[in-house]
Amino acid sequence: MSRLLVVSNRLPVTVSAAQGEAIVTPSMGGLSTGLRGPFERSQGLWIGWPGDLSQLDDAARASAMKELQALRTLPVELTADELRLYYEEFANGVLWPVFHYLLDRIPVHSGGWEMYRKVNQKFAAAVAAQYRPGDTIWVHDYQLLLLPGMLRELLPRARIGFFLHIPFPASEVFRMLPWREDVLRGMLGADLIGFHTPSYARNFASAVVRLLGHEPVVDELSVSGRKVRFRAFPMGIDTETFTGATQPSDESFRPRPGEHLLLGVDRLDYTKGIRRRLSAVERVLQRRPDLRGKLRMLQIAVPSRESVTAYQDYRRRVEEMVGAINGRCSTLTDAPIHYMYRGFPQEQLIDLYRAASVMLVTPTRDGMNLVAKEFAAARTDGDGVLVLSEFAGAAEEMPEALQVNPFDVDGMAQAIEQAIDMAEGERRSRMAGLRARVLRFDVHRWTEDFLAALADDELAVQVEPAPLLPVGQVAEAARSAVLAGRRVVLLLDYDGTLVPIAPRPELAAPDPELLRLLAQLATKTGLSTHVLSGRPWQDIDRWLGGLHINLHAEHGMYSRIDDQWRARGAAPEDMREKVLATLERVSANTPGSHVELKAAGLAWHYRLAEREQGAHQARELRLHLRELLVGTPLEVLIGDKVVEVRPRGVHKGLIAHEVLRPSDLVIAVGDDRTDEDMFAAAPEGAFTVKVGGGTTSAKNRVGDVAGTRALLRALAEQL
Ligand code: ADQ
Repeated sequence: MSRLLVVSNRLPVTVSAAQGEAIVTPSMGGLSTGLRGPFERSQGLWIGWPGDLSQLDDAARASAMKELQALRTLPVELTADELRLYYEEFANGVLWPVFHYLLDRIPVHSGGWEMYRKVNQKFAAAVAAQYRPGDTIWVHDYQLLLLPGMLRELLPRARIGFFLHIPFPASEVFRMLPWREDVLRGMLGADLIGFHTPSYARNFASAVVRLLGHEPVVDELSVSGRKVRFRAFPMGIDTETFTGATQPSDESFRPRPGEHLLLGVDRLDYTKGIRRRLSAVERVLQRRPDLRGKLRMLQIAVPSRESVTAYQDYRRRVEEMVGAINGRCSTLTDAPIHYMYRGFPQEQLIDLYRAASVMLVTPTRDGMNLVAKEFAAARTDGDGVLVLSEFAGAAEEMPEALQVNPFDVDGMAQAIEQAIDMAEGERRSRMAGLRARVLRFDVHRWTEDFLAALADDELAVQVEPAPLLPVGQVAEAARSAVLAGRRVVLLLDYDGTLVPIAPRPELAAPDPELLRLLAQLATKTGLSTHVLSGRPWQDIDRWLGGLHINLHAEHGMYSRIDDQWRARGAAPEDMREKVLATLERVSANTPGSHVELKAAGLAWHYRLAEREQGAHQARELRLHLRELLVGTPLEVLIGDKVVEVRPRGVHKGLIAHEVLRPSDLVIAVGDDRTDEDMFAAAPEGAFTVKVGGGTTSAKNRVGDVAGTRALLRALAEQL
């Protein structure tokens, strides 16, 4: 089994000091419980911040380090400054509100980005120092969004997983983040990216297309020739803990017959919707005076991020509200809201879940919300009602809950009444549905699913990028071949290979340097140069017609041999019209796209269209055209930001076959998917060269157009 390196902002331990001795206690979070199995079995290592150790004296510090090591954790220590800027200002001050759609909480100025990057780098160095080939790295959450990308640079072959525990917002919101591209690139360093729900995965896909232009195919992306998968892995809980027996505790909080206990359990966080929830409870009391004295709300709020101002403010406002409502609604013997600002031991929490008549989980946004699942698991009696926000990730898996819009306070009040009045039969049947799913998809299943997907064999054969072309050696080989009386054939694509890709096709005219180089090559004996382009023959003729080289246009539909352009066939006129009508309709609906009429084929270009819309229309168009063209002599060809229709069976490979002789030394250079046909047709011993990154069957690559030019220059000098 591959050794597991878990990386999270916080280590799952608490370090405290007593009489100069450090005490390190493992904490009980869901994540550490879920990971315990694979972590132990693989003798894993957990890397993260251990908490503030600055208060420890030397001896205590040394003993803490020893204990941390014994627990197989590796501390990444952070200075007060690092913590303030990386964690408080950036992760919690900027990323947290943006990812939870709370745009008014984004500060006008945040100086945290640089430090966020630096601390991610610090984590990267710590992980890389521990990494051994064969290890599996699993990075967690929004504090470390850049880490997968940084690790990919340091460890190109490592298997890296990333899981986001908070929502991934709609791309409309995500793109407000000034560092949006860096964040996406950071995440894309992973082989597998996990989210709590399919909607977050969709939002992510949409942001990636829109901002980086990578088009996903179902749940997969190709990033510089690397496969990156993204999927929903809804997190579960450690059900055993929550279904187990507890020691009988103080009974006084249990509702007596005719009484109702409403329960809220949250970290005190402004995304949890505590204020609106309290308002809804007050509204119930106003509408139903009969419930006064019989309805109690117990709100438990665990202290959280207390050094962040927004959290201090939120706490004050919640507490003022509790006071105000109690002031208005208390009777001589009872106050309706019982509020506690502290953490509870898990046993007591379970007791509370079991005692509650109605559990209120009403965040305005929440990645998943495990409290909802814990409540269902704890209800071994099969009773109790869950009121759940439709904006919690858990809502997608818990349709039997009474789902509410937390912004609709009246609606929430009605749902609370409905829950209180619900007949026992309905309560039990809803709870049975909730429990069945929660118990089945627990945290162990979640860990297994994620790690199994990450270990998938397909990923193991990550495509190695083709090595750089040794230009000097190729030119030497060409020279020797010519001297030995062999012919050297140079097969060159045009756009993206000889000239850079231009925003519109007509802007990609050849520059004087290229014309000079090609003219020079045309004079070399023993060298036969062919340009193979997908463009209309008129373009190629206008731009390169003056050179004494072989030209092929429209992927080979037209070839100029002996100064005469010849066609290999044409599309039937009626089909051409049908296709043209379709392309023009799509073009009219997609600003920035346009139709190109070629002599034999037709193309729809969408490089300038809004990326997501372009990609979407291209997918639809492809499906539509495939149907339209069944049984016709035409086929659909997908290029780089272009969908093309052309006569079937004519491609660059066909041309290569036609012009090549077995004794030739072949050098084929191209950048696009259509050039793969050319590479496939090249004989054994040929130099096949891909321009730029991306998956290819070519044996070598050059970085860009300048790389192709360097090759042409070397050939011109050597031959
Ligand atoms: P959180 O925002 O912390 O987690 P949640 O999923 O509800 O939200 O987890 C809270 C945990 O804290 C639960 O296990 C709960 O039992 C515990 N807890 C809450 N109140 C407590 C109290 N008073 N005393 C003791 N324990 C208490 C983030 C995301 C979530 C996502 C999780 C997991 O914001 O959306 O579900 O990570 O990915």
